[in-house]
Amino acid sequence: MAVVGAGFGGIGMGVALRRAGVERFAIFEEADDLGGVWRDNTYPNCNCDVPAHLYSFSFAPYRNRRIRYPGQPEILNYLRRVVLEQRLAPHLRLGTAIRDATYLENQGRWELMTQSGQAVLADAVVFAVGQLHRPNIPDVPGRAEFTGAAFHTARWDHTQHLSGRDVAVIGTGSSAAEILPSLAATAHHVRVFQRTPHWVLPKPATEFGPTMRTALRLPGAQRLYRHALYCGGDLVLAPIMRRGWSARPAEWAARRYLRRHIPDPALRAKLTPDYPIGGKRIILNNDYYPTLTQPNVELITAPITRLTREGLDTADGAHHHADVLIFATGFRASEFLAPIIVRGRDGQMLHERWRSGASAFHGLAVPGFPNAYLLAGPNTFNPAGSNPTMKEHQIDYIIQCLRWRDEIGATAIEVDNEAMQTHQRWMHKAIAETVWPEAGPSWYKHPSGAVTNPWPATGRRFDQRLRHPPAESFHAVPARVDTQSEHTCS
Ligand code: N01
Repeated sequence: MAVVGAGFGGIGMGVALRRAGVERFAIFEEADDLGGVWRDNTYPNCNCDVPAHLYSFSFAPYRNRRIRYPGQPEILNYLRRVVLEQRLAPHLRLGTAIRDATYLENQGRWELMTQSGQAVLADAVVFAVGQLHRPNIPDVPGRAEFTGAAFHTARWDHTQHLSGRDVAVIGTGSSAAEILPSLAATAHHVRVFQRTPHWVLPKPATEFGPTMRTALRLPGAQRLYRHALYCGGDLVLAPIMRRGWSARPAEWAARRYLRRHIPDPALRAKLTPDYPIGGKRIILNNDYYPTLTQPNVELITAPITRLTREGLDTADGAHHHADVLIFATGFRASEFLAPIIVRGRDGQMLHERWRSGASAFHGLAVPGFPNAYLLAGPNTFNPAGSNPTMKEHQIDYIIQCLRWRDEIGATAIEVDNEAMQTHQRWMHKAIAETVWPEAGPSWYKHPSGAVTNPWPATGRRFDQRLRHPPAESFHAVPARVDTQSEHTCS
């Protein structure tokens, strides 16, 4: 078995393989360390907006029960601990990027090619590379001319001291909202370039009070609280993404929160979204709005026209000085698996199949690509819940697929075209009932407008759909007898 990626998905998959008695597997990781996005994002105040009791594996709760919302260091340490306790270290191949994956039809196996040109054979492959790991750096005219430091939030340059300097931030998503308070506290001037305002809601306190801490010590309390959070997401947050009345209370709360923290009507107008709440990822942050009212912080909404040697020009003719430019411009989330080239049966190329937007059966299998699975694949990001939990559901299903393949004695199994089409019909209908089609571009969508990333229903619905056994939707694929050539690899 080959697993590609050592973030939450790859680590969870490794644990499940070991528990299923599979010991011959490797987890390939491009970087020199595990952790995925929680390794990459080291910007100041990087936190999670999903509570720790849910943003974790069901089999491994956090040890520190005081923390409600974990920060980046806690999550990275948590993942390291899971790897240690579950004895996954011998399976990790760090610093090993997989660049190419080809299904060998005469063997029913996959050949993976590493960046250094080493070939690896695997009975099955699980791509667990995530959705939010490839920085999106917009091609602003004049980018090469800018002489100051410039970096993306997920590639934070810790050698840059921002104290007393003029800092420009492009983008106003969750990452920008988190970095702004610390920038405002150190920099001379912070200019925030907003293209579209995001909906913002307050975030509950990071630490639990004494009563809750005591309650969480009771036997079974952690598990109960996790379940309550799971159900709460389904009951309270998932309805926000649906069109109609169910989003109104959240929109009302967000407008009220905006009015309370932004007294200036002109600034408030700039910060008021013109699309339904939930159309883009809602920002949960208590410091973002207050930071925008500080005297050294300026919100600029005129479009950026070009970068110059010393700053940015905007469409209203203004020039904005910057010593440091921070791209808080998100990720190329709709380019699933890129830059890995994946060749399936009959020479099918996955990136060509996904040219107008990625899709996969339950987000984890694609017809024409036997014995290949995805974690955090298309339409599996749950904006109303916890993604480690979504991944655990997918991992359970993949383990079932591997077992079923062994049970029927097949070399390879592949999802049926018909099952995929039924899935897609359901998916289109479910997406049509959400606010996403009418909202503007975001990382939830492919440039074609197809909604490719978020899951359009509750977490429970996802779990229910994955309870149908693979035998209902997959079929065996025999290895093709090929007398012309015998494939060999090291
Ligand atoms: O990225 P984003 P992010 N010119 O895509 C703007 C998770 N996360 O890194 O909205 C000008 O949300 C873009 O503008 P617009 C979370 O799931 C979680 O902030 O496209 N602006 C937008 O404002 C989150 O959703 C946490 O008009 C440009 C911004 O850049 C996801 O990661 C913390 C532009 C990108 O926002 C991504 O968040 C951080 C251009 N050419 C992240 N291109 C927590 O859990 C893009 N933009 C707390």
